[in-house]
Amino acid sequence: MATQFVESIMEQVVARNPVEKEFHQAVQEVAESVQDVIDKNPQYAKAKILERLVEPERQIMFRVPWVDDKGNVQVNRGFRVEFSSAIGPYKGGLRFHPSVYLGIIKFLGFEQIFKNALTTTPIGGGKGGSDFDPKGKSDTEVMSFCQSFMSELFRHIGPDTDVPAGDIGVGGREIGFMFGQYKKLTNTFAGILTGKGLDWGGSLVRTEATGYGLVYFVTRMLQDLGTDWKGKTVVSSGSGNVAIYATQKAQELGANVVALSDSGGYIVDPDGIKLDTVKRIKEVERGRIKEYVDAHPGAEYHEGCSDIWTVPCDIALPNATQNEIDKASAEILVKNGVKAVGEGANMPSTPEAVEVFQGSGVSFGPAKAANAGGVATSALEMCQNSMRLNWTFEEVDNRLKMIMDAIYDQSVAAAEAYGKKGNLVAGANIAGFVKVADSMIAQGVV
Ligand code: NDP
Ligand code: 2IT
Repeated sequence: MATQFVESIMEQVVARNPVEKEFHQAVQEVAESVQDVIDKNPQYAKAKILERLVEPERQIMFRVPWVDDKGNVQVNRGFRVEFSSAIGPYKGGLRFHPSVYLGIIKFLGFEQIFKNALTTTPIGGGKGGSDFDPKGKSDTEVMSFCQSFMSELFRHIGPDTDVPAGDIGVGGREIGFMFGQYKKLTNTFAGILTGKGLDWGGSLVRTEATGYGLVYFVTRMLQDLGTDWKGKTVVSSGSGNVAIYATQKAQELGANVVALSDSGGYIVDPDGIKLDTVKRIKEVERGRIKEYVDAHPGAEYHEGCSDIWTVPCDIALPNATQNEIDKASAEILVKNGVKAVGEGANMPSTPEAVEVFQGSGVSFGPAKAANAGGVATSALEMCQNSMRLNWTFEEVDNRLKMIMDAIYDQSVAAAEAYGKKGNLVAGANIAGFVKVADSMIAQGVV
């Protein structure tokens, strides 16, 4: 019965959304996690909760024309997929990366529904982006693109409707250009994006939130193993927003972070990554991680990013992109003695890799739970915008810690309740699903 349920959901999802393989992968994992919940709670089957959730409430695709510095007209494709408003306005980031197509935005938007439900804050699920590549573009080109993107997006968003934010390729610069265009088009200064600048409605801690939240979550995993960060060797992939602030907090707590990467390759600094250098290269100069070795000749640079998982570590933090840890990489990590894996990126481990970790007794913190600190702090930014007040760094950071604790506790409890003790993948999916499902039932078939 249960297996048949997953098969029939997947048949429908694949038929309706052919070629969107990342979306299929994300749905399959949730369907497997919640099949017992649906079996034991016939009201969810009767209301066709999962069948409704896999169909976005609305999806928008649009042309984004802009002019580059040479005067050439460029055309990109823009997306916003508004998946579920069951528990609040659609909320989720915008990704600008050449690999973006509908399947990527839908996997991210679908996962966002359950992640956002776990945060204890009232936000629905959505995601958007474009196949635009900000790499190598001038500030004026990025501005031209962002203004054109917002010239269509503005009519679909609003502080009580849909509130986008950053993701890969979208940081403070892009949020600023998009916010400015929204304000000009609508003549309103409103909390329609999060991750804003601190002088114009942004929240303290939002920049650090995903990385810090990840470390707070993994702290709980380590506590359950009877240990902490002190003296642990850590490998993080990526060198963007999530990787930088996860590294910062892990170092603060006494860990030795020895490796970081970008899509070109990875660096290993056995004495510990010097984060000031990484911030200069990545946040100020928008350069490549290989430049790190110019400043620190004792460090090594290796071409190709996937071999970063061959660097021995106690704790692995995949903080770059989807499916970056496959079965072979997971096996190497396990062979080298990894004790805990915390997913800062979205869906960075393939299903086969997750099986390897869980089958080897590695403590595994899935993305939906472990990286939810970013969107949770976005919800805190929305709250401050509504009140027209700003909280202190300590206040937001304390709330973030409490939220990460609550996410951990809910995931542990839901896994236990359904006979999957210690399986945080199942626990996070179940806890998020139940909250959304009950809200959908209360609101009728809409
Ligand atoms: P950034 O754009 O700041 O950094 C992304 C990093 O990942 C860069 O180092 C980039 O390298 C690397 N990367 C991106 N795509 C690939 C790829 N296809 N192969 C190898 N490396 C790649 O993004 P974030 O740090 O914000 O996001 C990282 C991950 O965290 C994403 O999965 C995102 O969805 C997730 N996330 C982000 C949140 C946030 O608040 N920002 C919240 C929750 C999750 P390069 O520069 O060479 O492209
Ligand atoms: O994947 C994510 O949770 C994000 N990129 C953050 C979304 C947000 O709205 O802050």
